[in-house]
Amino acid sequence: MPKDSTKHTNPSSKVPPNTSNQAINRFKKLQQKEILIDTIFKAIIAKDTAALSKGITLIESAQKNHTKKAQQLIEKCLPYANNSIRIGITGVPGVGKSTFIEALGNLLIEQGKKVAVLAVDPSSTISHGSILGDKTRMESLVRSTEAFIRPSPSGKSLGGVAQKTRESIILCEAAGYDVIIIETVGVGQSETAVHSMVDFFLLLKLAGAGDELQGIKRGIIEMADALVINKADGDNLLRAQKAKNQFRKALHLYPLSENDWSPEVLTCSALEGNGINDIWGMIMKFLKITSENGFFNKNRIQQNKFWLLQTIEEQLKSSFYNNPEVKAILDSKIEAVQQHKITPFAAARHLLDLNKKRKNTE
Ligand SMILES: Nc1nc2c(ncn2[C@@H]2O[C@H](COP(=O)(O)OP(=O)(O)O)[C@@H](O)[C@H]2O)c(=O)[nH]1
Ligand SMILES: [Mg+2]
Repeated sequence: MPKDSTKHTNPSSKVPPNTSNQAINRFKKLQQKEILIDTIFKAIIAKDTAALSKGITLIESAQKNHTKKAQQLIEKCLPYANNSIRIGITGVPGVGKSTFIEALGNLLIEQGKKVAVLAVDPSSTISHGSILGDKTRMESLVRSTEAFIRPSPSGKSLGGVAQKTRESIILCEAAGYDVIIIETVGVGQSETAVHSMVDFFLLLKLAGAGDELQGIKRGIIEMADALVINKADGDNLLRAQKAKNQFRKALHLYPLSENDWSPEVLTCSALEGNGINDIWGMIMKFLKITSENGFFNKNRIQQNKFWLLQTIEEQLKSSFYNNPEVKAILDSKIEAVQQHKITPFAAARHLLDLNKKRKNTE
């Protein structure tokens, strides 16, 4: 018998006899929840933003029963997903990501598109302020009925935060958003996570004091489909153009990536709205090329494989570290290793065995 008989709950089925009031209440609640998922789903595909928000809240919840419900909702939405363009925007804090997204988002809405903005910012749990800052930079998007803006989910691990965003993309697509923009802070590993969930990855830069390549991580350049130098306005205009030329020369040295696309370098002023049209034109060109050569689909298939493996890893890690028996002795094991009382391998083996034993008795 499957453990989980809730899946087969039939709303018209009768309450089994000989059950206590408590059990009846539980049963009724279960039925309500069952209906709730379907109600949320139907409202989402009817493009209801309140339902979309509710669905994402369910995805972001840490409660076990919510996780199950969220998975059901995602599964229902999946046939309606996969039909948007997913764009990742990265860059150091202050480079103008939110301002840029506001400008690009408004342009797309003018073209009749619906735009969803999600964020992957593992640090936002600590600095709650950044969300408020972002919302003021995206004032007209926040007000637009054609835009949906969702701050970063809170979470301890980047993997967890990123997975929730990844799942939220599916809901946004089912709700009819044509372009999904993912903003991420240009620090740490979050770029890699976002790169693996988008079709086009754009790196925002500022014109520096001269040597433009200094301080730029090679890995990021290799991931970027475009490098855009923002704040090309006022006194900064000339410097931005110089920086553009330097970057173009430098990127020339990189081999063509497997998608037949060589990263482009452009300038813009997100604040004044200059250059945004050209950037969208470039993204359209990328989509044309990669759709024609099959890379677009191939990339999404590869990304799904990556997420499958990533989810398994996250799940295993979190069940290990949340295991109370592991938690209880982890610190003492670390100490023992540091004092050379035990080798790291023996300590690891002991902890893993402990976890395995518990799993087997569950
Ligand atoms: N001059 C100028 N300032 C800009 C531009 N884009 C953003 N800013 C300013 O830079 C600051 C940081 O912008 P924000 O969008 O919050 O950056 P984020 O941290 O990358 O999201 C704000 O004061 C913006 O007004 C631009 O194109 N030109
Ligand atoms: Mg921002």
